[in-house]
Amino acid sequence: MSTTQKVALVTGITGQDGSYLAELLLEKGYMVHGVKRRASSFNTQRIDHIYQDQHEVHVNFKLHYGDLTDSTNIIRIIQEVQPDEIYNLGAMSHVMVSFDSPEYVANVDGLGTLRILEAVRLLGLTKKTRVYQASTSELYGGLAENKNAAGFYDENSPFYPRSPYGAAKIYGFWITKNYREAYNMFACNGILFNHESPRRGETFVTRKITMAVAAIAKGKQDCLYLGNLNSQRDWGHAKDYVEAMWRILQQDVPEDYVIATGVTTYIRDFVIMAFAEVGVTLTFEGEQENETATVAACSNPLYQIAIGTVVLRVDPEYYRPTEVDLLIGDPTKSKTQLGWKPQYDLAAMVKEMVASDLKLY
Ligand code: NAP
Ligand code: G4F
Repeated sequence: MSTTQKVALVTGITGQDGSYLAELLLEKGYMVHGVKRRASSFNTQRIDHIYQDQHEVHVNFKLHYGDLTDSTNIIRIIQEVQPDEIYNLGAMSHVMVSFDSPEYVANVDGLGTLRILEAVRLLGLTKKTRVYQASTSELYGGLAENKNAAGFYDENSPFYPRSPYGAAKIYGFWITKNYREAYNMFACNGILFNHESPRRGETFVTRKITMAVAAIAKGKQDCLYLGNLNSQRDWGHAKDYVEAMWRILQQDVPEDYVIATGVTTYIRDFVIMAFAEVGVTLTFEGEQENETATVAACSNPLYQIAIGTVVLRVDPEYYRPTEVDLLIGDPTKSKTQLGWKPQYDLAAMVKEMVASDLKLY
C-alpha cells in the first residue's frame, strides 16, 4: 500500500449502491473496506466479482463482519481501518417493510448513523475522517406545498416523512448535520432521489417490473401484480449516483446535496416503457384496484404473447398506509458545485434493466 493511498469504509457494501461505489473507489485507487452482515446464506452476490478477484487483483478490497446496531463492532472496525472516508449506505431501505419493523428501522437507519459519527468522534478521527450519509428524497414526503417555486424539491425544501423509514432517515440527516456543526466534522448528506439498476433489489417497483416483463416474455410468469400505479418517482441510475456520493466528499467545504434527474414518471409509465422493450404495447382499463393492462400488440417475434392477455393487475396488498405521491428533485446545486453529470436517462436505464433480466430466464 502506498502512503498516499486513500482508505474508504463502506457500510451496506453488499447492496445496490455499495457494489457500484466499491467498483468506483477501486478504479480510483482506494483501499476499500466493506461492512457485511453475517447471513445464513450468501449475501455477497453483488460484490462477488470483486471479492473473488481479491487474491489475484484486488488486494485493495477487504470485508469485515458487522452490523449498524452494534456500537462496539462499529467502533472496532473504524479503529482498525482508520478510514479517510466513510460512506454510510447500510440501511433497511424498503419503505413498505419499514411499516412492519419500525423499531428495527429506527435502530439501523437512525441510530446506526449516530453510531458511525460517534465512533469517529470517540476515536479522535474528526479531522481525518469524512462521512457521507445516505439521506433520501423520502424525507420530503411528496407534499405538493413543500416544492419550490419551480415545482421541485431542493436543498431548502421542508421535510415531512411519510413512513417509519423516512422518520428514521430524518434523524440520520439531522444528526449528520449536527455533528458537522458541533464538532466541525466533514459530514455530509446526499439527499438522493430514487436510483435503480440491474442490481436493484427484486422487491423495489422498477426491478419487480423489469423482472416480471422478462419472465412474462419468456413464458415463465402470467401476470404482474402491483400496488399504487399513480405515484411518480424521479428515477436515475445507481452508477451515476455513486459518482455523486464520491464527489460530495471531495469538496473543500462539507455541505448537503440533492441528487436527482429533475424528471418524474408515473409507475404506470415505467410499466409501459418496460413492456415496450420486449415489443409489447399495452392497453389500460379500469381504475384503482380494478385497473388492468392487456396486451394490445406484440411486435417481437421472439416474445409472442397473445393479444388480449392480461399482464398487469393491481393488488391492494401493496398499497402503503401512507404514500409519497410525487418526487421530483432539483439537481442544480450538484450539477454546478459538484460538476456532476449523469450518463443515463430513464429510457437507457429501462433498456439495460430489461436486457439484464431477460438473461436471467
Ligand atoms: P440496498 O440495496 O437495500 O442495500 C442496503 C445495504 O444495507 C445492504 O448491504 C444491507 O445488507 C445493508 N444493511 C441492512 N441492514 C443492515 C444492518 N443492520 N447493519 C449493516 N448493514 C445493513 O439499498 P441501496 O439501494 O443500495 O441504498 C443504499 C443506501 O441509500 C441506503 O441507506 C438507502 O436507504 C439509501 N437510499 C437509497 C435510494 C435508492 O433509490 N436506492 C435513494 C435514497 C437513499 P444485506 O445485503 O445483508 O441486506
Ligand atoms: O420502488 P419503491 O419501493 O421505492 P420507494 O418507496 O420510492 O423507496 C425507494 O426510494 C427512496 C428514495 O426516494 C429510498 F430512500 C428508499 O430506500 C427506496 O430505495 O416504490 C416506488 C413507488 C411507491 O409509490 C410504491 O407505492 O412504487 C409504488 N409501487 C406500486 N406497486 C410499488 C409497487 N412499490 C413496490 N415496492 N412494490 C409494488 O408492487
